[in-house]
Amino acid sequence: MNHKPVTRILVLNGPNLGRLGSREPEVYGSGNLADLEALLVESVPPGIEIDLRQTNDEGELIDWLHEAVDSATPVVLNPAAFTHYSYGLRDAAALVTKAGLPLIEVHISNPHTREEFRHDSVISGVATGVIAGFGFDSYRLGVDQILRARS
Ligand code: CA2
Repeated sequence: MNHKPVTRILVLNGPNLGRLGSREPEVYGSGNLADLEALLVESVPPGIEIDLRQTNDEGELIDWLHEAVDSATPVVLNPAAFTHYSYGLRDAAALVTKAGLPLIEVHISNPHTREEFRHDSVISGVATGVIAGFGFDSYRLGVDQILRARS
């Protein structure tokens, strides 16, 4: 187990999530990533930093998970479409949880109510937990859980 006090939470977002707020509001809502960041920042106690990032690059997302391990930083991860097929991302996510750090997989929509290919996650089996279907509140619930469980 990792006993470093939590001062920062990495909130990592995969491909196309930089487009939030511009298309498909019926699926993903009308807020963008800046709105998400503001929601999370106002939901955490003073002294907790929300480090929210987005990339379309699988390698960059993997590098950020390595950074989480090296800096002992808990992670909220929306892997977006990588959820469904990226074994590289799964292996990197497993490094986080095997290091004793929480990694909460989150989804804005509920993938189980959508197309068949979205029903499987290669990440869930190595995540600490999974939260899906609550819009931006999925992230807030993930952050809350990390803070509740901290030592
Ligand atoms: O519901 C989620 O959070 C997802 O991770 C979102 C991914 C999707 O591939 C997963 O199955 C479920 C897609 C993110 C695409 O984001 C967009 C945002 C605005 C407009 C179009 C796409």
